[in-house]
Amino acid sequence: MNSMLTRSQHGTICSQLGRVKLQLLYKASIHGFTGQPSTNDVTTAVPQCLWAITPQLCLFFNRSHSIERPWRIIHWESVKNELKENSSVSQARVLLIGPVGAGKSSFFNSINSVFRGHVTSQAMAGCFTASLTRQFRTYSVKDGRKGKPLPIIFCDTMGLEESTGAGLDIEDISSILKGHLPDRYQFNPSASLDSDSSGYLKSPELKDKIHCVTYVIDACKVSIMPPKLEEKLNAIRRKVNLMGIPQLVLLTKVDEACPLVKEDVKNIYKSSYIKEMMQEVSARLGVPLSCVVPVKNYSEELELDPDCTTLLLSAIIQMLRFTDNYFDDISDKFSNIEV
Ligand SMILES: Nc1nc2c(ncn2[C@@H]2O[C@H](COP(=O)(O)OP(=O)(O)OP(=O)(O)O)[C@@H](O)[C@H]2O)c(=O)[nH]1
Ligand SMILES: [Mg+2]
Repeated sequence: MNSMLTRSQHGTICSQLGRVKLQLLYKASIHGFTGQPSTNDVTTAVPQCLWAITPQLCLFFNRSHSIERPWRIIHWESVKNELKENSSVSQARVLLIGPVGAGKSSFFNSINSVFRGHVTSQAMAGCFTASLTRQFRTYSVKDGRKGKPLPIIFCDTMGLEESTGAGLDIEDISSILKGHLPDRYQFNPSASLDSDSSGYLKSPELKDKIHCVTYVIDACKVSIMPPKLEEKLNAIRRKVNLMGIPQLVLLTKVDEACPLVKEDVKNIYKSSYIKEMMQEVSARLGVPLSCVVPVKNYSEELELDPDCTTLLLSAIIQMLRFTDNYFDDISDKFSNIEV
């Protein structure tokens, strides 16, 4: 099916939408949309518009316009210094969880690239129908090849899938949170690791446990997240809440989702579309908007870009701040017990 708009179709859409940038998000009919849009109709309340090209082919576009003043402040020049100077955390163990292909492994690669000074690909990343990451991996990051390790360890996991018995197992997530899973554990979607298996860490210490959970979500897929996947994410979030571990959402692929951001990453907090997606993911996952951080991973570049780097680093700063709060919380708990 051809999803290219003719010049006149494009003109008709834009005549109703006003001066906005259109970007094809997905072919609605291919993602299960069977109805005939009554409209080709576009309301100003929604960030997307549905357009019927033919009765068989409906397209969803996003409509991004630029907000005059950025709605969140970001210090494009000084983020790296803040990271190096202000980290009081000795070692934050951050778990990356999210649907298949959302960009978990790419996020670690991107952060590693920033500190190596060139684009790296230590963790295997790419596109596949099932999760490409099959092992539980813990990665540390050094400031330069021979530099000091940063106070953060990333735990990369297999992608979540909507169907039961496929993708990362919820019981395995519990074991990871509590620090029982060894590095390089081979995930098995049909059976979780039990306490008698070899490699199971029986008495994990605080350093082995997860201190911050990061949900990695593709910005292009927020509005088409399958309900079963959303349920899985919510079940995980409830578990994490009960354990008092801080959580944040990393919204990836913002370049693919919004042409304004693709043009210039600095437009991130000026894009109405990205703002709407951040609000939507915050509502769907039940985390406050202040815990949603957009990033553009290094995915096709050979060289680093200072603005992408700044966004990536500001995500790390949030993770370290959250971990700091978590450690404060734990030490308060212990001091209360001693009293
Ligand atoms: N344009 C763009 N592409 C991205 C971004 N992040 C990741 N990708 C691409 O998305 C694809 C999937 O990325 P991965 O990092 O393998 O995703 P994952 O979440 O680790 O996937 P699994 O391990 O299979 O669950 C790769 O082709 C990446 O290059 C991003 O921010 N922007
Ligand atoms: Mg991966």
